[in-house]
This record gives sequence, structure tokens and C-alpha cells, in this order.
Amino acid sequence: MAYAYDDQNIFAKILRGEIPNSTVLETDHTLAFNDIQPQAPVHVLVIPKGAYVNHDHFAAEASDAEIADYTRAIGQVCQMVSVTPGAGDGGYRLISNAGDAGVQEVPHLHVHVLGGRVLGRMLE
Ligand code: DGP
Repeated sequence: MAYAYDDQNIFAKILRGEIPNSTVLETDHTLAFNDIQPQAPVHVLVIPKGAYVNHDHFAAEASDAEIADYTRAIGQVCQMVSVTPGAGDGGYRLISNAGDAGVQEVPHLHVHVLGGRVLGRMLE
């Protein structure tokens, strides 16, 4: 499958330093920053630095080093979220929207890490 990446999307601009962000974590291949419209006390977006539209694009074309780095960075952010007061015994939720059906607003792969409160049940 051919994936078309729009390098004018907002997260590409953040990665190029054209738009400021509130950085939570930066590694060789990953940037994590606070969501501008938080849906929970903790709402962090974790994005790969590479130009990937969504998770299946990333899984198909990213290097093993990028995949390992990204996966571990998400885990680090989850640990930070889990110890945030307000989430009961801890815990978090990961969401990655893709495409029209997933109602993806920004066409650069991102995982939402939500926590800091007990989140409502999503899947019935
Ligand atoms: P999604 O619907 O999964 O594509 O979510 C995109 C998220 O990106 C949404 O929660 C709001 C956030 N967002 C949009 N523009 C900006 C921005 O300029 N800065 C930051 N930090 N977050 C943004």
C-alpha cells in the first residue's frame, strides 16, 4: 500500500520547530508532548519523528530501531501517567485514531496517552 504523507500537517511543523510544544519526553526517534485540548488531567501525544501517517504505515515501513524507540517511549510516558494522582490505583488509556473512520484530525501517527483520572468505559 502506498501512503501519502502531508508534510504541512501540524505535527510535522512541531517536529521542525515551527510551532511550539510542551515537551514531555524526547528520544532519538520519538517526541511526546502535551495535547493542546486535553481530555483528561494527563493527555500526552506520542509521535515518531519519521514521516508516518498512521500505525499501519509505521508498522510497514519504519525501521526496527524506530519501532523499538517509539514503543519504549510510549511505555515511559505510561509510567509517568500511572503515577499521577487522581487515577485511583493508576492506569491509563492508549488511543491511536486513523483515517476517516477513526476520525483522525492530524495525519501524522500519534498515540494519545490519557490518565490522571478514572476514565469512562469505552467499549461495551
Ligand atoms: P486526532 O483526532 O487523534 O488526530 O487528535 C489530534 C490531537 O492533536 C487533538 O487531541 C488535538 C491535538 N492538537 C491539534 N493541534 C495541536 C497543536 O498545535 N499542538 C498540540 N500540542 N496538540 C494539538
